[in-house]
Formats: sequence, structure tokens, C-alpha cells
Amino acid sequence: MIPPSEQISKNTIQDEKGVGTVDRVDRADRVNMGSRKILVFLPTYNEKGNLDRLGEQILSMGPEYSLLIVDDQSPDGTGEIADQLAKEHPGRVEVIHRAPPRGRGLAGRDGLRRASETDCDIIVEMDADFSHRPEDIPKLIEAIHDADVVLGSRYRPGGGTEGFGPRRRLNSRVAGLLSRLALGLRYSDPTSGFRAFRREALASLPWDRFLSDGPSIVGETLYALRKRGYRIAEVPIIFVERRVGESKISPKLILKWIFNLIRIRLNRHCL
Ligand SMILES: Nc1nc2c(ncn2[C@@H]2O[C@H](COP(=O)(O)OP(=O)(O)OP(=O)(O)O)[C@@H](O)[C@H]2O)c(=O)[nH]1
Ligand SMILES: [Mg+2]
Repeated sequence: MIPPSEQISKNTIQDEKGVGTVDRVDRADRVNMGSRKILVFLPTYNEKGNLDRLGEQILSMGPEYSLLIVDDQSPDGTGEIADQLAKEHPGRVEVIHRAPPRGRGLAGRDGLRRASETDCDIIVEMDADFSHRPEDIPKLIEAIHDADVVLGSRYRPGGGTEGFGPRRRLNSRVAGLLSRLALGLRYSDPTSGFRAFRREALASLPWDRFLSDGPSIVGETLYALRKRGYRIAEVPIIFVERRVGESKISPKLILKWIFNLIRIRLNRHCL
């Protein structure tokens, strides 16, 4: 008998322009998620004050959870903390130490591609600085019963932010607006990096054609998934401003992010 997780049927749908076709995986086990394996992907750069606690907390949520940590040779020793976690939890933690150049987008591409090659059922992507709360993960998992992709949204009723000043609030809103304008991502929080994916959805993406090296990877992934007709749901989450470690967001990174949104728009036929 074919296990439910293998009962995959493909149907062909038209892409958003009505030209050409794309494949969409339509799994027969929408409801049977009982034995699901959940892989949590954490991109890390200088998260030594967060990674150990966060990793332990996620792994303690149940035996179905495992971790994929992608570190960019953090100067603060985060990579060694990741290796230590892997040693303490054999078979449950994989670590990728990337060679330069570094970048949230480069780590995202390597991490999500690797995650899509494993035998897990669901991949959760989240920041490693406790801005995304581990206790919200089950909500994302629950919502993936009826979706292929679930976005954790700060701007759905019940969601919110903690510790945001007026400037951060404005930046976040403007980033959402630009993502909607540039890429047509009409979700309440299109820049959210707290998301869950069915593995098959990620496995269908053309990672070699992605161009993001920085945080624009979030919008680029979402664009490519939507283009393939995957069902995208949103659930409210609380985003907590980082308490430990330093932000990597700089004016230069923001400008580059805007530039990359335009490049993704121009490159959209390749996605
Ligand atoms: N591997 C890797 N991870 C990164 C890199 N830059 C940021 N990250 C990680 O990506 C996640 C999200 O980072 P951002 O939200 O973009 O940056 P941040 O430093 O968390 O910024 P704040 O949320 O403002 O504190 C965090 O887990 C970071 O450690 C990078 O160059 N390489
Ligand atoms: Mg952060």
C-alpha cells in the first residue's frame, strides 16, 4: 500500500499570465498529517546569544521536530554552537557552514533547497533571534492542513509586534507595501520570514534562477510559489523585537532590497 505521504497527484494549471503551464502538487493526504516530520530551517549570522536556547526549545516540542541550521561562518562562533547542538541531538540537527559570500538570501536558497531534498513533510522557516516565537509554530502547522504554504502574519487580527518603535513600524509597513506593488504579493504581511511549506512545494522551485542574495529572498520565494498556484494561507503571529544580538538591517541593505525587488520583477518570467 502506498503510504499517505506518497499519494501525490499532479495536475497542470495555467500560470498567472495564461501562457504556458506549471505543475502543482496536489496531495491526497491533506488531512492525514498525524505522522508528519517537521524540519525547522534557521539561517544564522552572529546569533550566539540565541541559537542554543532556541534550538533546544524547538527540539523539546516533540520528536517530530528536527533542525537545519545554515550559518555563514559567523565571527561570534554561532557555527560551533550549531555543531554542538548537532552532537547533543544525533540525527536531529543538520548544520551547513556556508563559504563566503554571505547573505540571508544565499543562506535561504541553500537552506530551503536542502530542506526540500530531505524526507520531511513540512518545512518551517524562521529567524534565529526569537523574533519568531517557537510557540507559534504549531499554529502554522495546523493551518497547513488546508494549504501548501502558510505565512505567519503580524498584520492579521490577533497578530502584532512587540517592542517596535515608530520607525520600525513604518519600515515594516513600507516594506509590505513595496512588496505588494513590485511583485503583486497581496498578503497582509508579504515580508514575513516566518512560514511553513509542504516539502513538495519547495522542491518544485527553480533555485538556480533565483537572484536574491539578501532578505528579498522572502518575496522571491513567495512569488515563485504563488506563480505555481500553491494555496497560500496566513495565520496571525506575534513578532518580538530582537533582545539579544545585533540587527543586520542597515540603510545599504534596505536600498539593495528595493533594487532586488525590481530585479525580481524584471526576472519574473524565469521564476
Ligand atoms: N546564514 C545567514 N543568516 C543571516 C544572514 N543575515 C541575517 N541572517 C539571519 O537571518 C535571520 C533574519 O535576519 P534579519 O531579520 O534579516 O536581520 P536581523 O539581524 O534579525 O534584524 P532585526 O530583526 O532587525 O534584528 C536571523 O536569524 C539572522 O541571523 C546572513 O548573511 N547569513
Ligand atoms: Mg530579526
